[in-house]
Amino acid sequence: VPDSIARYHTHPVGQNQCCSAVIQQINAPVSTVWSVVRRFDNPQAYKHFVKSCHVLDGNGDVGTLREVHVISGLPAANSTERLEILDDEQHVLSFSVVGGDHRLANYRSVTTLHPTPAGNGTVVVESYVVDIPPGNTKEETFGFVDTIVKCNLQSLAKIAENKFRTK
Ligand code: A8S
Repeated sequence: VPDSIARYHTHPVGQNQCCSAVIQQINAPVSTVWSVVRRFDNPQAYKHFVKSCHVLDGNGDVGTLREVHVISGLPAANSTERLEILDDEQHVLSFSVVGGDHRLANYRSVTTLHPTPAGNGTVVVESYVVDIPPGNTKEETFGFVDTIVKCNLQSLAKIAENKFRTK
């Protein structure tokens, strides 16, 4: 296991929290994938549940706050999120949910990019920790969140592969 996986994807998990991770292989180099992922002000570039995003404070560095509005049909309307890590050398981005109208209290995720040993590929690892909402089980919680994260990373793969192909 690469050092950076152990370092960034080991989370303290409280009694009433759950933790999971999703892995996605992408046929595009880390530099291409990172150019999409690193834009904390533009999550709608690949997150299809995001309808709009406004930066409330900050210039894209750690501490920047964004407000995301999500599409209808979800048990949520909006989310206020803080950029916690943006490492352009190690290709690490982390944000935490600090408010909003939704059920994912204390959500925090970490996304890391890793070059594949051969060729121009990337492996994306995204892990998260979140409170289990009242009335839900752990399985329901990671079932819901894993589905969102998988959709996001599949969409990221398509967009990065397309960018790389047409570069
Ligand atoms: C992300 C990951 C997640 C986003 C969740 C899990 C969310 O934006 C959506 C539905 C919710 O119920 C919660 O990387 C919230 O964005 C799509 C509004 C936070």
